[in-house]
Amino acid sequence: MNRTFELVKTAYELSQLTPTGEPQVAMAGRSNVGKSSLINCLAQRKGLAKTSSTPGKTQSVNFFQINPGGYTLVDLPGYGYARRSQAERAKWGQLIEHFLTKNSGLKAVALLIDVRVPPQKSDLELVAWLRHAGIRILPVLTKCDKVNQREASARQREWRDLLGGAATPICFSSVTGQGRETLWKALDALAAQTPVETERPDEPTDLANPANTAS
Ligand SMILES: Nc1nc2c(ncn2[C@@H]2O[C@H](COP(=O)(O)OP(=O)(O)OP(=O)(O)O)[C@@H](O)[C@H]2O)c(=O)[nH]1
Ligand SMILES: [Mg+2]
Repeated sequence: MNRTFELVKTAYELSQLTPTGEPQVAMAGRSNVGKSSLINCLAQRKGLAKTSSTPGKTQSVNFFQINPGGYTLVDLPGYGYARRSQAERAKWGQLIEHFLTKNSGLKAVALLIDVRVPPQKSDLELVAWLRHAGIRILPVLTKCDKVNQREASARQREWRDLLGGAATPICFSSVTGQGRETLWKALDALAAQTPVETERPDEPTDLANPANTAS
């Protein structure tokens, strides 16, 4: 199916994050993991979302409306970038936390994980936080063109176990298009669902606390 993507909003500040209630799925993950590239791959438009080999390219929350589909994909700034200042990390935390909590249309968060990198503290903190908030997680392994099938399968199993067997990550590559159709199906299904309450750990991570945003 051919779909069109339209950048309908870019938010740099909390005040720009006005809730709409429209169905949304957000792309979250460490800086440089491939969030913007994944959106471009889905859209089959190279320069739609800005990408860079330098971590920290995306600094704003970017909303891409998909048609047909009737929902919005949201490109988030990355976390876990060591060279960011405390003030920048705090700003990231506030922006993301506000986006995730004051957003009745948010159906799920796609958690993007570089297939070559072992699970990081920052990823696990986000997982704990999303679970506490009752937000569905769609795990996606990025850059799967960089590893062989055996390595990809091992990382898939590792994350499936970490997530309590709830979901097996999709192996994805924005270079080869591997996993693109599977990802579209998962996104469509999530966007069409009503939010659910998931397990609630006792100690949620404070995303706005800069100490917790480094990996
Ligand atoms: N080989 C390979 N490289 C990729 C893939 N996806 C992204 N990259 C590269 O990884 C780098 C970062 O990609 P981005 O899409 O900008 O990453 P991001 O997660 O949006 O980064 P921030 O905006 O900084 O958080 C770029 O050099 C991309 O070309 C992939 O599937 N395979
Ligand atoms: Mg980006």
